[in-house]
Amino acid sequence: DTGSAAAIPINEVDIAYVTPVTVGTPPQTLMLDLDTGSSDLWVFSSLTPSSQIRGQEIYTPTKSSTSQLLNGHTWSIRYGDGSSSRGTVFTDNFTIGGLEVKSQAVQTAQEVSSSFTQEQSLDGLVGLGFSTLNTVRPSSQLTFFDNARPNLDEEVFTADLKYHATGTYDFGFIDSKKHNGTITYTPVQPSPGYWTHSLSGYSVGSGAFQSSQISGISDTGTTLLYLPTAIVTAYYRQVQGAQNSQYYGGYVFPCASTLPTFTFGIEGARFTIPASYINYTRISPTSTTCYGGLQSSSGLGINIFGDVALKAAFVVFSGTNPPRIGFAPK
Ligand code: 0ZP
Repeated sequence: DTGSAAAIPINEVDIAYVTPVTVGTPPQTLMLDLDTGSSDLWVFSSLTPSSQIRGQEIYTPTKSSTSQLLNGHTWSIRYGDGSSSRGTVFTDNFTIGGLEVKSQAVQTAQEVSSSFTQEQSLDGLVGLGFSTLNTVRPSSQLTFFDNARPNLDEEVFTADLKYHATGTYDFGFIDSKKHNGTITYTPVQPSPGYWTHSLSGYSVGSGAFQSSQISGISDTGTTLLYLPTAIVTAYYRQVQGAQNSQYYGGYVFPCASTLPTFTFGIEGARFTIPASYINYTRISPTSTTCYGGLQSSSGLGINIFGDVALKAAFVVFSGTNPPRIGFAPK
């Protein structure tokens, strides 16, 4: 089997991408954020208090003839950015881009933090990290990818995220039309459950490539690219008027400044992030100060290769044993 579905930016700055999915019989359509940095599949639902819903689509298990309560099971998650949610669990038919899993654990929210309530266009998440991170208790549940895997033509899913445009997630196959040239693979450390791997180095603009192993997580659910302070400092040294602002919580610069590109290595291959991706957004609609798409990871304690980096490549998440991740130019 295979599946293929759109990854649609939820706003004009690609803060997140959502993908249409269906749950239940007859199908209820929701727009979910496919997140390789977590492993819970949860949705706004008829169990979510109406005071916490502001325009999101919800899943109503009682309207699905195939839903079943997973008795006595609960979940609770807190993400890196402090947002959180918790609730109970059903199993139901679940499809992404034509690929169906018949008894998928669908975690229904009974409480969501205010940041979720405020984000109208996000109806929940599909965790695509390793199932070891799943928070359902007393028995942890498998991700959509782990459930689908035995039936997939190939044990992979791919992310083709685009700058200010709709991209694709594919399951079970590698679409050679979506990349140019070879895919370079590097090993993944699956413990504790992220897609953790190393970059082989970096360069700023036309500067020399600096070889160094930079370990981090490829995370489709994180907007920006977070790297060690020394690298981020080396980058913004090339940007007129750039400063690390306490007030804005990261590197900002005059929007009119010229930014260099940023290149990262995967083994012997090189991937260049265009300057426009790193000129992330204006601080406010009328401001001439811009916020950087490359930020220091020092506050996070871990490097995160978020969407700003991932959209510069065609990325293969390979669930083979051992797992690996591949990057190709596009
Ligand atoms: C984000 O990137 C936000 C956007 C965001 C947050 C903070 C500052 C920002 C500055 C500029 C631009 C974006 C910023 C994602 C986001 C997008 C759209 C709507 C949102 C509404 C509410 C909240 C967030 C929204 N968040 C990262 C994150 O937590 C920040 C981060 N901090 C990562 C540390 N690490 N991403 C998670 C998925 C999000 C959750 C998806 C909120 C959207 C909704 C995970 O992918 C992160 C992951 C940890 C990481 C080490 C891989 C995680 O928390 N996994 C859960 C496991 C639990 C550990 C067992």
